[in-house]
Amino acid sequence: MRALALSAVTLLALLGARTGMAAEQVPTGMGALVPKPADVKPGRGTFAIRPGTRVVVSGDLAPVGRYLAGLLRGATGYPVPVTRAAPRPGDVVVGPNSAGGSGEGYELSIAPEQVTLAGAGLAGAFYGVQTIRQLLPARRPWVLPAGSIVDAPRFAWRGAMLDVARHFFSVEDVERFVDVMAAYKLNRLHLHLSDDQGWRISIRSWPKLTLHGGSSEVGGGAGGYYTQGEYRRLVAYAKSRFVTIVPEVDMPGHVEAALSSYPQLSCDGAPRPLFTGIDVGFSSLCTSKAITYRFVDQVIAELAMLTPGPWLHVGGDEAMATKLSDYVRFVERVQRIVRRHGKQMIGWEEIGRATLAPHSIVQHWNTDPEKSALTAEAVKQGAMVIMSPAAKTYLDMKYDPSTRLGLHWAGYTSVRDAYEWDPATQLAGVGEGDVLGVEAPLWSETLKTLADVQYMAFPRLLGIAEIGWSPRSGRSWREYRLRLAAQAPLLRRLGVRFYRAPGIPWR
Ligand code: TNX
Repeated sequence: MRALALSAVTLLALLGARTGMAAEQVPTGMGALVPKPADVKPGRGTFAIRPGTRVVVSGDLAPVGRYLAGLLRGATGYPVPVTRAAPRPGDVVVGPNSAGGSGEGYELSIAPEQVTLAGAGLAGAFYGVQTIRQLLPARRPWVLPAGSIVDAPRFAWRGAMLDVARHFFSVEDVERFVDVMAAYKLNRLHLHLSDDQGWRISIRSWPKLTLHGGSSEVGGGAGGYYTQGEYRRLVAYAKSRFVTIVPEVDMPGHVEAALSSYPQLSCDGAPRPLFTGIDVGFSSLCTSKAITYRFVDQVIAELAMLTPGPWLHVGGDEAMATKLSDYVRFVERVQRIVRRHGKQMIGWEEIGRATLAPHSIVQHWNTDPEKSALTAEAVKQGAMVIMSPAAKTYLDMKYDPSTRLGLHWAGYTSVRDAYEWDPATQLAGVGEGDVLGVEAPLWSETLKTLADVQYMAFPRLLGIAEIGWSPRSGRSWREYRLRLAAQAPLLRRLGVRFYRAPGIPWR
């Protein structure tokens, strides 16, 4: 009898848990936004987009107004003209805000008669439009929920990295990736443009880098590279989505493709084949040869010309084939070269071994405490940090042992793992004021297609986007997972084949 009573209790508890699950409400409207805005006040009623709705622009925000009108037209089929006329009921008004603040902030107010979006700058207005885009239903009625939002990012650097060296991805593939980044208010795309397996950006003064060094990839496929014209187009496309491209050419290690193209850059000068495996740490530029610095100077000069943004990434990771003293002198010299070409140097945390200039930036990645201590070293020298802890942000780590793609040297990284951490408390000696922001790298040893990239990046990259944008307080997995579930329709509209992580009540 007692056993029976117990099992009845257990049964009831189980049922309770089941109904709890079934009753789990996936939020809608302003409660479903990713990243979560800094401040949301839901209102009463809705604003209906109607056949006569116009986008009314003022100040210099017309480009964002036209972009918004295009989105609304695409969704509703209404004409949605853009005008500078006086607003009337039914219009969406886009203008500059008075509050200012970081140029990425915005205020959005949705009332039954009018929508008002005030951007701190073009970028702020653009992010306000992304919020409207998330609020827009997938089908009619075309209504937006009433309420007001005051929003601005926590961190300036909200990034992703694509490794186009291990496998090559076309301009079109990268543009599709940028589209999704922009929808979640990410603003930096770091492109890993060279590695042992391939050199992917054409350098006019060293043409064999791509003609030979770009002709293969992991596994021996055809590889590929961007001409400077294609690269400029990509940079401009990203800029139109408020994403700054940060180019990386990795040195002094990870250079086998360059050495195979120009053997004189190695110390032994011996010819070598293209490398198609996935080992790391075996190649090095010859740091004692004059030609090496001519090479670095000319590559950096061309990259700087192609790059409107202030940053050039020079890698510096896993230089196991370079003597420590040579490495340090090399990084210090490269730092001066980058500066001479008017840019700020970024490097993986190993550059903390060198003497850094105050404007240089380090990117934390290693799970090994001894290595990650180099980030604290760099901070002591005054450098700012981009946080990419491998166990949290490496999008190429498998979700769990059953994931068909990816690696797992830093462990398995569930959607929850990627979300439940904070950049300001992750590393001893690195506090909020030292952190420029977050970035999620996607290394492509095992990834061949855009579908592979999407499967590994999404949905984890949305969690990274929220960590970079939203205030620390008020972030919790319990609540986030429901907002994440609500993103499925938008991700589908964006053409993203995301990983349907278990335990999330996907819409
Ligand atoms: C480490 S992270 C690397 C890359 C690999 C990656 C694979 C870093 C700076 N170096 O060369 O592709 O692991 O996860």
